[in-house]
Amino acid sequence: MKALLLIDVQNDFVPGGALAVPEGDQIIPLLNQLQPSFDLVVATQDWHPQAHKSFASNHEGQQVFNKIELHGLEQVLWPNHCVQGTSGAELHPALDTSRVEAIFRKGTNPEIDSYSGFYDNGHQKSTGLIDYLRGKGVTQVYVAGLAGDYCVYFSAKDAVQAGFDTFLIEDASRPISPEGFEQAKQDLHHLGGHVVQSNAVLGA
Ligand code: VGL
Ligand code: ZN
Repeated sequence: MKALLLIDVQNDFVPGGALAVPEGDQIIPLLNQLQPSFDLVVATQDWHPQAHKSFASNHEGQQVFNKIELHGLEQVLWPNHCVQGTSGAELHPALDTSRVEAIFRKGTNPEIDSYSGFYDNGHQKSTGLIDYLRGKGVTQVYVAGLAGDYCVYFSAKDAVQAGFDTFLIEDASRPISPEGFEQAKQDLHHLGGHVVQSNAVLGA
């Protein structure tokens, strides 16, 4: 069984949003086109409380994009984004959710960030996504969405580590930093994951 994970296709991650990923909206038609090729489609949603410690605004004297140490982990300080219940946290209205069987929320603990759809950044707490996928008989996991160098990459790494045959769909993702994405793709490749283009799925 083949699953597609749609990572954080939320209003705050597209141009005009609080943490806009360049061209983030441009992948949405492709994400919609890809979905019928999969046995299972699941989405993730970044879902932070206002007091989340990944927000620069919750650290006096800190600026957005500074890096700090938070409970022993490096933490990039982000603009406030994907605050629970706000329109910025909603899935983008152009994303077809008719095939999305489940939405896994992450980043709810104010003390730790959670880039991956599977675990928080300290790998302390699971979201239950691994067991959910295994329970559905999934062996192949395709990952796409936003941002390619953060939540897509971390989700793909965790999928590899969980033993799934893992594919990051490059042209159905967009990064915050192109350099960061290059590193991420190399790293994923070294770990045993695959980086593919959407035509590998669509058979074009
Ligand atoms: C993300 C930074 C902070 C992402 C989420 O979805 O890639 N990046 N929160
Ligand atoms: Zn976030």
